[in-house]
Amino acid sequence: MSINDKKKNDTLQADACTACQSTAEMITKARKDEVVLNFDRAAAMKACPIGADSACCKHCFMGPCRLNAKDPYGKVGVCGATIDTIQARNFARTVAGGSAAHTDHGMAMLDLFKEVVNERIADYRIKDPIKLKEVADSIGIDTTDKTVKQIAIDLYRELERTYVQVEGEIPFAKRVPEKTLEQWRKLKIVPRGAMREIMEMMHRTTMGVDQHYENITRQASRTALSDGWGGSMVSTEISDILFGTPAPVEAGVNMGVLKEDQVNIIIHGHEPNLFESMLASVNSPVMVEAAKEAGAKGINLVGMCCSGAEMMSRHGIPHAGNFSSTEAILVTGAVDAMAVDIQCIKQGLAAVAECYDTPLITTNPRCHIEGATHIEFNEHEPKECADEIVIKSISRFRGRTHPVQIPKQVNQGVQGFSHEYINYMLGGSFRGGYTPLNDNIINGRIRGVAGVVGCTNPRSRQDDGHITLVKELIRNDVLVLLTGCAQVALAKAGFAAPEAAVFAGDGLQEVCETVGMPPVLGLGSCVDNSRILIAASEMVREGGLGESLADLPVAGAAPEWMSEKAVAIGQYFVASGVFTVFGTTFPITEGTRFHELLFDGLEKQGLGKWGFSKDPYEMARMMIAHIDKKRKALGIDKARERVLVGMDERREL
Ligand code: SF4
Ligand code: MSK
Repeated sequence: MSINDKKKNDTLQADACTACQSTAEMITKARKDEVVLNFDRAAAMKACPIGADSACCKHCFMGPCRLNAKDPYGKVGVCGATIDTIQARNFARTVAGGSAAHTDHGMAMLDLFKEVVNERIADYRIKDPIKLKEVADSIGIDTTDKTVKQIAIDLYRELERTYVQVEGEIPFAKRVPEKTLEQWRKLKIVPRGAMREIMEMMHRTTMGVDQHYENITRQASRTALSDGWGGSMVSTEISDILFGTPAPVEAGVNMGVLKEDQVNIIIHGHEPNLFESMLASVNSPVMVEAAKEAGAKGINLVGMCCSGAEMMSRHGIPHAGNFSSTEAILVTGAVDAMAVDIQCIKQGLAAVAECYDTPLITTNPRCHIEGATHIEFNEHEPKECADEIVIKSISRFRGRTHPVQIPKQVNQGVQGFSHEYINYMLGGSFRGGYTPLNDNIINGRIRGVAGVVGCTNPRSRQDDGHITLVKELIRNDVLVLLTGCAQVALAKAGFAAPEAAVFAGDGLQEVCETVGMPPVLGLGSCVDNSRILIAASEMVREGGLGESLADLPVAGAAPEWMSEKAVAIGQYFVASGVFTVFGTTFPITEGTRFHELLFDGLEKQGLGKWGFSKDPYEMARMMIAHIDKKRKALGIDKARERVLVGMDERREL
C-alpha cells in the first residue's frame, strides 16, 4: 500500500469512528504517531455479550452467576434469582451510581454556597441575587423584607434537606406539577433525601433482600427522582446563584479554538468552581505577563465535556469538544495543560498526555489518576491551584517540542438558554411566560419539544446519532433542547446558529426566525437537565397542555450514551412522565417481564416509559409518534393540519 493509500485508508477508518472532522484528523495523526486512543481501545475490546444483556450477577460469591439471554427463564442464579431480579438489580445499581455522582456534585456546590454565605470564602460571591430569591420563593421560603444573606442562609438550610433528610419530601417536590406529584405519592416514589434513597437502593439490591423486579424498579425511580429533582437541580440552581444564570451568548466550538501562538489550557470535568477560578487566574496581569515572557501571545482557556458546556453557556468560553475527543485533542500537540476534576475523565488520558508531554493535572480529592500530577483545588484558596496550573502550562509552552497541528474547524453559535431565558425570550419582558411556547404548540407550529442529551460513546460513530436524530426532529417541527455532550455535537455541526433554522420544518422555522433563535437550544451540562424538568413544569402550569408532565407532547433521547449518569437521567425523565429513547445499547434482555415493565408497564402506571433503537431515524420516528399520540390525547392534533404560515400569522407571532 502506498503512503497516500495508507493515509486515505486511515482517514476512512477515522471517519468511521466520528462525524467530527477535527477528531478524525487527530485519530489519523495519532495512528501516524503510534498513539492509542479510546476509539482503538473500543475496537480491541469486544463488549461482554452477557453483561450487555444484563444477564449476569456478581452481588455475592456463591456466584458470579450467568444466565442465558437466549433462554432467559431456563436458568436461575445459585440463590434462585430470576433474570428479572438480576436485571432489575443491575439497572437499579446503575441508577444509584449515576444519582450518587450528580448528588455528590450537587452537594459539593451546596457546601461551597454555605462557605460563601458564611463569608469563609472570599473568592466567590452571590452573583445572581434575583435568582436566589426566585429559588427561595419557589420552595415556599418567606423572603419578605429579608436581606440577601438571610435568604441565602434560609435557602441553604432548606436545600440541605435534599441530601440528608430521612423522612418527608425533598424541597423541590414543591416544583412538581400537582397531578404528577399525586401519582408519585400514590406509587410511594416521592424522594425523601438523596442519601437515604441511594443507600436504600444499594441495600435492597444486595444479595437476599429485594427480589421482586417491580419493587426494585419502584425504588430505582425514587432514587433517580432524588437526582433529577434533587442533587442535579440543586447543583444547577446553586451554580447559577453563585456564578450567574446563563443568557444567550456567542461561543466558538471545536478544536479550532486552540491557538498555536498562545498557551492553551483545557479544563475538563463537571464542577464549575475550578473553571471559574481558572478564568480569574488566566486573566491576572501577572500570569498574562509571564505567558508573554515565554513568547506566547496570551493564555487561551477552553473547556471540554460538561464543565466546558456549563462555562460556554454561562460566559461564552470556547469549547474544544465532547467526551470522545478528550484524548484526540492532546494529539494536536498544542495543549499545554489539561486540568480535570470529576466524572467522565478517562484514565487513558494519562498515557496520551505523556506522549505529547502535556501535563495532566487532577485537582479533586475524589479523582486521582496514576501518572497524572495532583494539585488539589481548595475553594478557600482557589488561586493557589489555579495559578500553579497556569505556571505549568506556560512552562510547557516555553519548552514545546512536539510539532503542533490544530484542526481548523470552529463553529460559532448561540449558547446559554436557561429556562428563565426561554421564559423571557418567548414572552418578552412585559409578558414573560410560557404562553407563546404553549400557544405555538397548541396551534401546531411547534409539534412538540424534545430533550436530546447525553454522552458520546466510541461504540457508535461520534456525534452521528445526535446530529441525525436532531435534524430529523427539527425537520418535523420539534423544538430541541440540548445538554452536555449532545449540545456540543450539535454546536460542532453548526446547529447552534440562528441560521440553522432553515433546517427546521415550516412552523418551527417561522417561530425561530421571528424570535431570532436557533432551532436547538443548549441548556448546559448534564446536571442542567434539571432545567428541562423545570421548563416542562412551567409548560404544564401555563395551561392548555394537560395537567401532568406525562400529558405533554414531549420526548427525550440519549442516542450515544455511555455513563451510569445517563441511565439515572433517563430514569428520572421516565419517572417524571417522559418517553425516553436510548441508542447504541441498552443493558436488558428482550422478552423478559422486566423489559416489559420498563418499555410499557411504567407508562400504564401513569409515568413515562423507555424506548430503544440503534437507528437515529427510528428513534426520531418513535419520539414523533409519541408526541403525536400526546397531541391527539390533548385534542390538538387537528390544529397542526390547519396551521398556515402566511404573513398575517407571522405578524401576529
Ligand atoms: Fe448468583 Fe444470587 Fe449471588 Fe447473584 S446474588 S451472584 S444470582 S447467587
Ligand atoms: S460529560 S456524562 S459524557 S454528557 Fe457530562 Fe458528556 Fe455524558 Fe459525561
